[in-house]
Amino acid sequence: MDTMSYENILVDRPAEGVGRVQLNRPKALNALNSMLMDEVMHAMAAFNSDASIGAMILTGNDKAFAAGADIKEMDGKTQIDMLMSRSLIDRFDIQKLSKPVIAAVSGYALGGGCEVAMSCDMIVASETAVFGQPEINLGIIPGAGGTQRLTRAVGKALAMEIMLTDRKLGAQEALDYGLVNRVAPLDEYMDVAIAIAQKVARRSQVAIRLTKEAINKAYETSLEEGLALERRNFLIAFGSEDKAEGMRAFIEKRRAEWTHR
Ligand code: DAK
Repeated sequence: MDTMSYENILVDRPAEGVGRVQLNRPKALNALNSMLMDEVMHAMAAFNSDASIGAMILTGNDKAFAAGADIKEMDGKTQIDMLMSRSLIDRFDIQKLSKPVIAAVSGYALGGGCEVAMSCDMIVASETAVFGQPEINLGIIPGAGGTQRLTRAVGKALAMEIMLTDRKLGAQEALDYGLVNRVAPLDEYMDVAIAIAQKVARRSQVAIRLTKEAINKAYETSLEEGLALERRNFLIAFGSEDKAEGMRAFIEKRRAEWTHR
């Protein structure tokens, strides 16, 4: 797949060190079909292995981040089709990318769309953002992390209400409950996301990678194991050229020049 051949996404670099992937099926409110999902992961994997990129943004358009998995595509699928195909979970394994990903969400982030946003490392929302897991209306349940990530983010009581009754969360509520990092007006949310991405991209990629891994581990393991991984990652960072440069730059009162080694 070459970047020129993408049909469902747009890819650009809105600032130095920042790669952006924009879901681009506006007529279908960015419903996530198989081809779109493959293109997203292809583009993000390319940014992830590009040394000039330090952080990524995943976004949609003002009206929809994504209104969920493509119901028209799923309608024709059998249980075995879903079992045998690469699932949304495999396709959107954003958490496994070593570089941080910021979801810039405006409008609908529903079902798989909400799950994709939650699998990113941070979420910046426009004031019009709406988060929800309406799968219950289709006779199914969330299948790409909704029951797990949303519950960890907002707690059991609210997660139950959202997933059992299709309660939607507006942007401000999502901020209050800790699902998103920032809420900004519609004409500013992208700039906020880019500014955060740039702050990440200006750091040592070695330290950023080790930090992301350690934070994600906090959700996967006991405190003891998490602390052991943190200690291991700390020691790895301590052996890096960037550690030597970062400390020297502090002492010499100058900006660090990271080599990402
Ligand atoms: N799929 C396909 N098309 C969609 C869509 C979707 N999820 N959402 C919207 N569209 C399409 C509509 O069909 C319509 O297309 P036309 O009929 O004009 O051709 C167009 O987008 C505009 O939508 P509306 O006319 O409905 O626009 P409104 O503004 O009136 O309403 C809405 C916006 C977001 C409230 C409404 O479109 C809506 O309720 N959409 C469905 C939301 C939803 O139920 N999302 C959850 C889908 S289920 C898996 C893991 C996870 C999943 C699946 C598998 N595995 C592990 C295998 C995830 C499942 C889901 O996400």
